[in-house]
Amino acid sequence: VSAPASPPSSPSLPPVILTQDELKKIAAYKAVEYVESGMVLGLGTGSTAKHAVDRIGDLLRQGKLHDIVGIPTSKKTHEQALSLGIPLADLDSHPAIDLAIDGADEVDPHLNLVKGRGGSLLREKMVEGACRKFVVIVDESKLVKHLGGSGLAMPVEIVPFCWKFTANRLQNLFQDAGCVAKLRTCGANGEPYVTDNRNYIVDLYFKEDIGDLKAASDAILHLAGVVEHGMFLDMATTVIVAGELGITVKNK
Ligand code: ABF
Repeated sequence: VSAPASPPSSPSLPPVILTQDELKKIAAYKAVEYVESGMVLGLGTGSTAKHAVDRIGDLLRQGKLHDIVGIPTSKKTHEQALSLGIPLADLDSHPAIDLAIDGADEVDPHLNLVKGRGGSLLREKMVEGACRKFVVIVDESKLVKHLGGSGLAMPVEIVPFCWKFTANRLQNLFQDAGCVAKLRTCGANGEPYVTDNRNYIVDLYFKEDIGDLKAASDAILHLAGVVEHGMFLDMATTVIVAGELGITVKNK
């Protein structure tokens, strides 16, 4: 389904070029149209999901939505939702979620995703794996032919204990695909990036196609020391893509 992202410009005016953030906001607002009063909502993380959470907060404040319970996918989103007055809970008290809205780093033609470059993949996978409907919101730069084929990171959350050992094992798993595993670091001194769950992240970079995604997923999860990876296979039910030519809604 395609619709103009913004009203058509008048013939006498130059076309309006939207920024990437404006496209993210358009996708996010479209996704919030799926939200109904009384829902338990998975609240995503990242700059695109932030627009959706802001919008939900606005609609609650305006009285256009009520009786919403939010399940945040990160400490950051927890803080944002709290500041907006969105009532919050967790998976322990609300194990079934009606709808989750979140961004992604890559989306393939089968609606498989890479997530986790923002560092929140474990909580995202737990929350979004428990929802009836999972709406992914992206700008068109996130569309890829093959996951991992963009040359950008495929994140894997691992326990800190002997992380080099686990990173090497991950790299060796995908030797044929020219995989390089790098510990994610932050700060001026290059300290390990620590997730909300006090784990580390190893980013995998592939020179060649990863091949069978399910097999890759199983192999990664089979390694002791791995907590979760950023491939979200067969989880998205809808992907909303905002591009210069309009919004596209892809359904599973
Ligand atoms: C989260 O935010 C992550 O899974 C993904 O890594 C990231 C997408 O970032 P953004 O919306 O800022 O582009 O959804």
